[in-house]
Amino acid sequence: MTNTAALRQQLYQDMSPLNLTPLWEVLHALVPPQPSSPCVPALWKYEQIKPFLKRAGEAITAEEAVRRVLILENPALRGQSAVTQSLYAGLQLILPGEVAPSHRHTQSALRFIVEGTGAYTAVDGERSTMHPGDFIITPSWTWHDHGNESTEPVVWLDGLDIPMIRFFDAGFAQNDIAKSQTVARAEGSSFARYGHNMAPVRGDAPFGATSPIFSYPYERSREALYQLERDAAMDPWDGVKLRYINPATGGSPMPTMATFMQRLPARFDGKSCRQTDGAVYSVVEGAGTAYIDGPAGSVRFDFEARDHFVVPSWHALRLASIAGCVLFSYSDRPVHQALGIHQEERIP
Ligand code: 1HN
Repeated sequence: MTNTAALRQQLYQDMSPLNLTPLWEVLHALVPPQPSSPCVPALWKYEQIKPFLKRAGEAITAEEAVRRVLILENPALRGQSAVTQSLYAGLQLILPGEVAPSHRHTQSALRFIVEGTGAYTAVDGERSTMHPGDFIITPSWTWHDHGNESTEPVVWLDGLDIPMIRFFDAGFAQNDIAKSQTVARAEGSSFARYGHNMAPVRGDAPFGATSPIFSYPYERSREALYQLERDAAMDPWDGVKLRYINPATGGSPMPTMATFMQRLPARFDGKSCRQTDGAVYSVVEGAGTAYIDGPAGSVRFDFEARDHFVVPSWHALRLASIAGCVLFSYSDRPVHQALGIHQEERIP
């Protein structure tokens, strides 16, 4: 070792007991020239996952599990219950006759229905019946329970901001006394109040920064996408892509998560785009291909209905579809936007 190197090593070693460390050894990694996410792109084929959901249904009841969920873990973040650095994703199963007991937490949740019809989620005394493709919200700190009074298993994607809330050490949770909430309001009343470009004259932010609409039915989103496919110009990057909104603000439905629904028409061959927000995709209808480019190289995911995939921050995504498809996605974009750090690069 040279004299200088030895001098430095001795300095590091001697000050370490005082919890001191030299910035100059880590500066490059702390402020990289561009985002360098530890996350990797990943694909979960529903066909491969379904047998494990089924086995989970035999291994534990919804009540004992509280929530019977298989977590979609980013392969580069195993053990952290995270699909990206800031987001959680899982597939939840509820069997006929089961109840997932009422609780509340400060983490916000979204449900995106993947398979089966007729289970419900109850939020703040109002139930929403689930149909494939519906996007349902659980606002922060609202009581919620799920049940299945139908005759078929129901599976949905849970999207939560768990890693973000953990990062801020700001999480609280409580179990309810009752297993299921008493129904206090008719199903659909939140949608009747806020889902028609109208709002109550008084008291129109019952859940603070979160949308007052509990369920955004697929029937409505699908109709909008298919009409725009017929009648409007196609975006060369996104096809037809709409974002869900909090009707009271025009912003994202939840303060921490943005949600999107997009239609790629048949023979769509999209251009490539990268964004600072990492996103999780759920394939609703049809099939297609995602080409994802990042620092670790390129991957190609061939997806079909009910598959899920994750596109980490600043990875370029290109979408293509021969027969056409519909994709739901969610990301942490509202937080990037609130902090003024959101970036998007559309590659020509
Ligand atoms: C939760 O409350 C649900 O309510 C799903 O269905 C997944 C993951 C971690 C913590 C709470 C639900 C969850 C969760």
